[in-house]
Amino acid sequence: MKILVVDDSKMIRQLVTECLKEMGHELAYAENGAESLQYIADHDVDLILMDVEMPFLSGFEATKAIRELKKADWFPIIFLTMHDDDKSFVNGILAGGDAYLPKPLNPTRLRLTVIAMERIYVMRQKLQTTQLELQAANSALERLSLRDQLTGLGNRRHFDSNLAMQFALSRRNKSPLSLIICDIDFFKNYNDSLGHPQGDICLIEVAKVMREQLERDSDLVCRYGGEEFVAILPDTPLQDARALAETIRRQVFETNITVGDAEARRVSLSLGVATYVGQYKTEQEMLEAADAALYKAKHNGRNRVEI
Ligand code: GH3
Ligand code: MG
Ligand code: MG
Ligand code: MG
Ligand code: MG
Repeated sequence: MKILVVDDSKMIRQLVTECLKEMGHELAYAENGAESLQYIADHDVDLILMDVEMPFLSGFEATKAIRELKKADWFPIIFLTMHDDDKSFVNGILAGGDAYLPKPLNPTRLRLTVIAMERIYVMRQKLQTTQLELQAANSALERLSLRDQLTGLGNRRHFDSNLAMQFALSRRNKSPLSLIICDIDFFKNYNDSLGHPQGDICLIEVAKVMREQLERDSDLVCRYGGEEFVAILPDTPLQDARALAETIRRQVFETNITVGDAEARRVSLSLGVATYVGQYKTEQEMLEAADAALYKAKHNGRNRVEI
């Protein structure tokens, strides 16, 4: 441990050094409370041995200031003092100290108290590390739970919560919010004739095209389910969203998605677009409008965009 010894008496500093020298700690020194504050502002310490009566700033005052300064960071502070009465003891603990050793110093008690404090300190460090690891694991899980494994796009959950938020924002800011829903045409045939793994590759390719075409940071592309994708386009009017949907349609249709020896297959999409400009009561209504447009695209012959 890095131990800071705070005492105005050189003799005490030497005595403490002598007592602790075989325990393998690294020692640093300050000659009064003010100096100790200065030191811990610039350095990390693991434990402080603190005299009480010192010029400039007493040990109690310094301890209060240190606890205030290092609110998020605890380390033990042990008082070494001539004042061996109950009232001083109480004041020391109230000031933020953790143990209280009378002077003249008993070397064995000093060493044992340092060992006991070190135990608590190490345990606390371990708990803190575990807590940080848990937090990191939690946010990794949170991110995973919003992602579709196959395509790397956001999943249905991500879509639902983002749509609710964007709908509310759009209503509040009176800015147009567009939604594109797309569904791969005759995907069942594609799967049946080329196999599921090839079908999966097709899904990945379509996801890639959508992500490439919708590149604003505010756009969100998600896999809605099986072979259906959705895109949320904030601040995008209907004509722009429709043009983007058309680009996606063309791009996918012009890409011959194939793998290995499998026969190249044209894949087409049907897309529905809806734009909220205040007319829908809920985001659900908006979603239904986009879905109805998609149905229209299917009905009108597929490989097309409808609004
Ligand atoms: P339509 O043009 O009317 O949309 O016809 P379709 O065949 O695409 O529609 P349907 O809903 O009947 O079939 C969708 C197919 O998508 C069924 C299923 O085999 C396939 N599918 C769904 N999820 C996955 C997946 O994760 N991987 C693969 N390879 N196929 C999937
Ligand atoms: Mg003193
Ligand atoms: Mg479908
Ligand atoms: Mg279908
Ligand atoms: Mg389909």
